[in-house]
Amino acid sequence: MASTYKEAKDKYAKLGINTDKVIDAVKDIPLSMHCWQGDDVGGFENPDGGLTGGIQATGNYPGKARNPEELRQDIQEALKYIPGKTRLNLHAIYGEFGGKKVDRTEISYDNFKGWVAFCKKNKMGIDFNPTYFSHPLSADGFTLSNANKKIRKFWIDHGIACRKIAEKIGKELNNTVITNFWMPDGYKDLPADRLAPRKRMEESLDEIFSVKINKKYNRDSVECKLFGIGSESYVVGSHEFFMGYAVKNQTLLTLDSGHFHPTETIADKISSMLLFVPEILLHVSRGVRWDSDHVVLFDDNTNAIMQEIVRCGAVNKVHIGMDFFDASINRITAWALGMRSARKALLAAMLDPIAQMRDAEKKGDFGTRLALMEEAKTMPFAAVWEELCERTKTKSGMEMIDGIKSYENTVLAARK
Ligand code: RNT
Ligand code: ZN
Repeated sequence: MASTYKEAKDKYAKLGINTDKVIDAVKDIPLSMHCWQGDDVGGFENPDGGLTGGIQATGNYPGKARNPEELRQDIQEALKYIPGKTRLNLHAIYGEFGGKKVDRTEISYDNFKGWVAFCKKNKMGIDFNPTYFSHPLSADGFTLSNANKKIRKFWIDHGIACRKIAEKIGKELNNTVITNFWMPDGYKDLPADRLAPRKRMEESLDEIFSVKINKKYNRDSVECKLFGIGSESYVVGSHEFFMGYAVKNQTLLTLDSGHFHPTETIADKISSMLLFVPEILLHVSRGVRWDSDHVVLFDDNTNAIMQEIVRCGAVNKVHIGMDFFDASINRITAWALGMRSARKALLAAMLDPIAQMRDAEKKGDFGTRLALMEEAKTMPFAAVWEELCERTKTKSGMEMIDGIKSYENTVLAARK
C-alpha cells in the first residue's frame, strides 16, 4: 500500500468515506467493452464491405485486427490495462463464419461459440447487438421500417435470430445478455410522411419482441438517435419514438451520449427514465461537434453520467456500455483509455461526499452544496485510483503506455 494512499484514505475518512470499501465495490461494477473499436466497426461477415448506416470511423492507423483471432488477441492485450469487471459487447457481424456466406437471418449460436469460450476464459459476460447496417438490404436507408415488406421481414428475422443467440449465450455463461437494437433508418432530406415509417418500425419491433425469450438470459434495449450522416432530417427511431416504445413495452432504453442535441447531456435523463423503464443501457461516448464517437475521457460529461448513476442508487439498473470508435490512433490505447476513464469517473462519483451535499440541500444551503462539489474535485483521488489499479493488478501510467507501444511494435507491426 503506497503511503500516498494512506494519506488519501485518511482524508476521505474525515468526510465519512471508506476508500477501501469503495475500491472493493467499484471494481465489481461491470463495464461493457464494445468489440468494434478493435476494427473500426468492420466485422467478419464482409470485411471489405464498408461501414454504412450514417456512422463513421475515421482514420487509418496501422495494425487493425483482421480476423477473430487478432481481435481477441488485441482485447486480451487491452484487458491488461483495464481494471475491474469487464464485459464484451458483440455485434452480429462479428460472428465466425469460416469464410462462408452466412446471411444475417441465418446466423446462429455456433457462429459465436469462439467468443463464448474466450469470455469464459476471461470471466467476462457478453452483450449483443443485431447489425442493421453495412448490408445491401439496408442500402436505401431503411431496415425495420422499410416500405418493402420482404426487406422488413428480413430484418425482423435478423432481430429474432439475434435474440435467440443472445439467450443461448446467456445460458452458456449463466448471465444476462443485454441485446441492443439500433436501427439507422431515416431520410437525408425532409420527409413527406414521418408517421408511416414509425408505424412500421413499431410493428416490426413488436413482432421481434413477441418471440418469447427467457429474461434471465436476455433483455432487450432500444436505442434512439437524433440524426446520422445521411439521415439529417429525419430518424425513425428518434428519442420520443424509443422513449415511448420502451415505456409502453417495458423494454430497456439505450441512451447514447452522442445521440442528442449538442448541449443536452444524457446524465439528466437517467433519473427520469429510471421511473418508467425497468433498466437502462448506456452507450458512453464522446461526441466532438457531432456524434463523432471519440474515445471516452475522464471529463465533465463522463463524470456527470457516473454521478447520476451513483446518486440514483442505480448501479444495478443502469448497464454501462461504451460506444466509441477512433481509427486514427492505436486501437488498444483507445479501448484502454475509454474503459479506464469510465471506471475512473465511477470511482470519483462513489468518493463524493453525497451525504453532506444532500444535507446542505435539505437545509436550503446551496452555497455549501456547491462548495462541497468543488472541494471534492481536489481531493486526493489519484491515489485511490492508483490503489485500485494496484489491487486489480492493472498496468498503468508509463507501464501502460510502454506496454501498448511494444505490442504495437511487435504484434501490430507484423500485420501487413
Ligand atoms: C450509432 C449507434 C450504435 C452504433 C453501434 C455500432 O449511432 O450509436 O450504437 O454505434 O451499434
Ligand atoms: Zn450507440
